Amino acid sequence: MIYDNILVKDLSDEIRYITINRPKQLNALNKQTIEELHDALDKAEKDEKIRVVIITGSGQKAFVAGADIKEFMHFTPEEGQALSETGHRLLFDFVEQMQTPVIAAINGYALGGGLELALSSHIRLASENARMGLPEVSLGVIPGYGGTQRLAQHIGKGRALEMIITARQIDAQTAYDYGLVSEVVPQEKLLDRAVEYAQMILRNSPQAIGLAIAAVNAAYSREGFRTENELFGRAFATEDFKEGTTAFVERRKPDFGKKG
Ligand code: DAK
Repeated sequence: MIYDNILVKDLSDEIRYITINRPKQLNALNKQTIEELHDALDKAEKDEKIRVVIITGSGQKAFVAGADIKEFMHFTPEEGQALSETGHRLLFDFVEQMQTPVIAAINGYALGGGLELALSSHIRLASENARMGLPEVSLGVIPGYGGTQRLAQHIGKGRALEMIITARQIDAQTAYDYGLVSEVVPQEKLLDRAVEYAQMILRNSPQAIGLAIAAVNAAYSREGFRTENELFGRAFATEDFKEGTTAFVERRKPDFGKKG
């Protein structure tokens, strides 16, 4: 399988390793990368032999530094809405609902859509240099790929709200203390540790694993995701969104307007 923005390699007959490969953009997720990830994940899910997928980012700096700001800053609210629908369907909800477990090996920055991808995954491991956050409100928008829902599911409402409204990044140790990642390991050991987790999974029943994932997911209502989507659309249409994303590209502090 040859893609432009991701690398796919089998580490064994059962373990597929997917690397998001846009290092110059810190592996930011543009539309094409989301589509390629979907294709690769869908093939892994349908492949009888593949039992675990490990996802990571290329280079030593970033897992995924978010959705590609330079791409989505120019979308109209209608295009944003369309991207939202396809993003969930192709990647974030898709990963969460896969019967083949997905391990996110967080090897650096996991911000915005990058953290949201890790939150959709079934297991998260982090390297010592990893940094995580949902910086969307600093761009004048809100997390739109499930972050308002899944971060609270993982670490509780209080800490999730604190991270979302301060837009701060937390380091790997804090992420561990919050219960956001299962382990923190030196960067050079991250893949080996992910493979060890994969091997633990391989000892168990694939059918039972699929059913267990579906049962755990069933506990969470979809209503919050619908609300996130609607409010994301509202934020997307504001002047603050234009100002926040333009300021990022111009490498300056944004000058936001008043409360809504
Ligand atoms: N998008 C595009 N380019 C990015 C990027 C991103 N998210 N993050 C980094 N880059 C690019 C930088 O622009 C820079 O490119 P050049 O200027 O060299 O061309 C290159 O990667 C290296 O970045 P820096 O020079 O900034 O590197 P530093 O070490 O100084 O800083 C950093 C690293 C990760 C702290 C910084 O790059 C940073 O703050 N990045 C942005 C983080 C962020 O705000 N991420 C986006 C969060 S918002 C949607 C739903 C959800 C979303 C969108 C749509 N729909 C429902 C439609 C999600 C939105 C987000 O994820």
